[in-house]
Amino acid sequence: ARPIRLSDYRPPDWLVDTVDLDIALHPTRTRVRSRLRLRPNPQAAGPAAVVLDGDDITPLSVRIDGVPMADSAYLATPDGLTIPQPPAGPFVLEIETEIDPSANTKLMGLYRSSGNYCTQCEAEGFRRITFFPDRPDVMAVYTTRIEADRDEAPVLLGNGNLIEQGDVPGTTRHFAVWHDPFPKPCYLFALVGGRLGARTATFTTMSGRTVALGVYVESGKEERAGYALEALERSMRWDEQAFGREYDLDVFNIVAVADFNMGAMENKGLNIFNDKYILASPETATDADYAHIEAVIAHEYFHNWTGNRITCRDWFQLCLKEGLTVFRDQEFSSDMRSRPVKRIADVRVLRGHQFVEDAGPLAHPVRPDTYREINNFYTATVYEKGAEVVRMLETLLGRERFRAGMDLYFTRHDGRAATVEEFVACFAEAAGTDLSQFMLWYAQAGTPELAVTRRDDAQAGTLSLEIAQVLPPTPGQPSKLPMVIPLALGLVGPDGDDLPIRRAGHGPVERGVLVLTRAAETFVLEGVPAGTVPSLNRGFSAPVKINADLTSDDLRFLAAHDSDPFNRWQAVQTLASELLIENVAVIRAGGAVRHDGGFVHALAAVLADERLAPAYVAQVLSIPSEGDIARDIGRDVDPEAIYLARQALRRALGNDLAPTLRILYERLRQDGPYSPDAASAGRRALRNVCLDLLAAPGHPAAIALAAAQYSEADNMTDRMAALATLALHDTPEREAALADFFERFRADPLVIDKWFALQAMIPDPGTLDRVRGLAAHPAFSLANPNRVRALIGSFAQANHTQFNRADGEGYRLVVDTVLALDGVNPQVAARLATAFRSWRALEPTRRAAARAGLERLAGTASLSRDVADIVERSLG
Ligand code: BAL
Ligand code: ZN
Repeated sequence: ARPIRLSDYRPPDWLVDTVDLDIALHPTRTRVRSRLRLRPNPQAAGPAAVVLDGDDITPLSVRIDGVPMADSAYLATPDGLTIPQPPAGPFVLEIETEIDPSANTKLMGLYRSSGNYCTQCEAEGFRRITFFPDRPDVMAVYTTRIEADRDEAPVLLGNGNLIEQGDVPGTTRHFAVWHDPFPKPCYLFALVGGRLGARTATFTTMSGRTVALGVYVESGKEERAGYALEALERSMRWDEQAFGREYDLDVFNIVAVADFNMGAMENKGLNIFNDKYILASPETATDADYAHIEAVIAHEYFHNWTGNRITCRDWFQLCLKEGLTVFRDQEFSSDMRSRPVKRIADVRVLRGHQFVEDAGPLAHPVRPDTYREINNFYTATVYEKGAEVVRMLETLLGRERFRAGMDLYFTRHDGRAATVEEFVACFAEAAGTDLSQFMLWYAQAGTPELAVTRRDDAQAGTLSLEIAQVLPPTPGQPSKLPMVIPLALGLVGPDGDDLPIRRAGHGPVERGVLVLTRAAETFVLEGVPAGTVPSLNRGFSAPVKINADLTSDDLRFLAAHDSDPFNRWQAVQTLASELLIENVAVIRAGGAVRHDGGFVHALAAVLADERLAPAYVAQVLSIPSEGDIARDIGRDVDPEAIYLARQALRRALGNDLAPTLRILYERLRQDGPYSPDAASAGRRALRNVCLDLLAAPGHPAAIALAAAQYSEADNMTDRMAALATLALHDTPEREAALADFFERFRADPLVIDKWFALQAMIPDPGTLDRVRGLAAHPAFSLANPNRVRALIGSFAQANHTQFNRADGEGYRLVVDTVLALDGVNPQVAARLATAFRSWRALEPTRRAAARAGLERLAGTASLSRDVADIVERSLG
């Protein structure tokens, strides 16, 4: 397929004012009648053909202003339908198609999940339902009549408000008519029909309007929808308070489905969710599941303003809605929970996914300028780095001016399809500042690297920071320009307290943020006594890597005293990372790992600090992952040596800290019934980290402790944590607990996904056969994306030693799965193929084996466009 380029954008030739759909649901023969009011776009160049997109559909009839068209008057192709000579002015186009939702395994367009009908149209699924100009800048008002057999689909839901419903006389069928008064692009269209139960509530908006809320789930699971409904109410209130955004329809419905490519979808007034992000009960969902549900509910709800009321002009602008909405959901979760812990968790995700993406062949700018398959750009770069870019705007401008920019954006672009330039212009205007250099964050791929050199002048009482920024080359971008980087700075004085930050010749530094704009610059700070340690990039104010000339003593000092909780955590991580990288080299050279008493001491001090929240301490105790270490090493990566170095450190911590860990484990025992609130979750998180470290050395008493916790737990968080600890130890307790877990939860696919994932992540050579066996288990299915992600996705993305087996068998398993899946669901297959994105950073033997795997994919005839795109870019 030819690449699509941002520079080729031109406005649509035809606009659609209204869309009237009449959809008669049937398992294999669903009839779709669409009636479009079209008119020439005054902004377009002149008279033009009507070109509608279509995918895997054929027109049964086409009418213009009520008159049937001869077959020869239009052209139906595999990509759509063209009317070469349409009327000169506005006209009504009616098209009838028939589709087979039961045969739709791609889960794009209209399909069936557990017998229910549902849709997924973003990015380009609507064209699998009917012919349409499937591009986000064509916004129309939709009225949808849905008809179905009453028994098969008693519940019929659409976008907007319900305006009519009733029986179809003389038949077993009924119908519902939904009208959405807000113009929207077709990717936000949705319908649902099925046998569903609901949890409902009403919400009164800030201006006093009443909104009916419903969370629909498989009948019998209504109990598990309560938390999602509460999270929705919290989200609606928060958006009013934090951004002044009020909900606009009379109804807001959410439907959970079991087969879903994404996490969830923000269709106007009718969000459709992967049931993983709705269903929760203490017995079946972990604290992390609850937190994800709250965040995803918020994310989709927040799209109502950032995405729906204001949408994207074209798919290159995806970050306009996604980065901004991730930023908004991060802020929401920070307000609902602990802000520092949320920040640390978000940065872990950013580094674990986005930094890795940025460092490999799939790197792309936050706003890409070319794509072959848009579904492959729902990436960590667009989402997570996109959110960081919005966060940097707030850091640069300050909260008030940032909010003024948001207000201007909402006012100016409401009801429109906007661009990144238009978004940034609102902030430039509201703040009266020039943001042209800032636009580079959208255009240049890669993670900036800062080298920070410090010079103290004790006599003058100054500290100079020489800061050089480098942005490494990425595909298609060999050289880069310097970026604007907001670097939040702290100066931790010799007594551990923060010092004021003053630049010599400039005065106080506003909000403590140094603004870097050049390839190299020096900041001279005055009033700095000897022994002061700089705390750089506080709160992770910019998504950059920092190489600073801080000593281990400096880092231990920050770990003990930094008033910025993020950087206190970061100091411990940096100490751990430096030790681990050193030990990886030692192991590869055949030497003995270095034990670092100073590091253990730093952790012990954090453990002993009773002012710190348990959730925070749990983050400090969680040392860098194997993926983190591989990323920090960056080249000639040996996953086995990384695993061994990390295990050695975990064992050392488990041994050296055992008495403290044991005391904490007992002290944090749950009193009272389970509650998913953040404070209770934090206590469980710390207690379970203690358990895991206690068990790391493999002492039978600690294994027995984990086995007891597994059996006695009254909630999934503790049961799952114990099982995860047991999974790391090849003992009879592990196999007994795994067998028990399956028997307990065999009727619950979402819980069985945890069982699949955990086994796929066991870092033993036997895991390959285990995963092969599980892929043939009756509970596994290639047709369900959650199953594939749980078993094969976890193996490929989270089992570094076994996916990267030196014999290449891990790669073979994943390539085989990608090939088997590609004919079923190309989008999920392509996502799985991205597991190879770091192949070039591997040591030579594994690199060759991974390349051979990619080449086997590349050499396969009739790959989907989705997989072919990932493979070509990975090898490119
Ligand atoms: N728009 C796709 C799913 C999401 O990001 O909300
Ligand atoms: Zn989103």
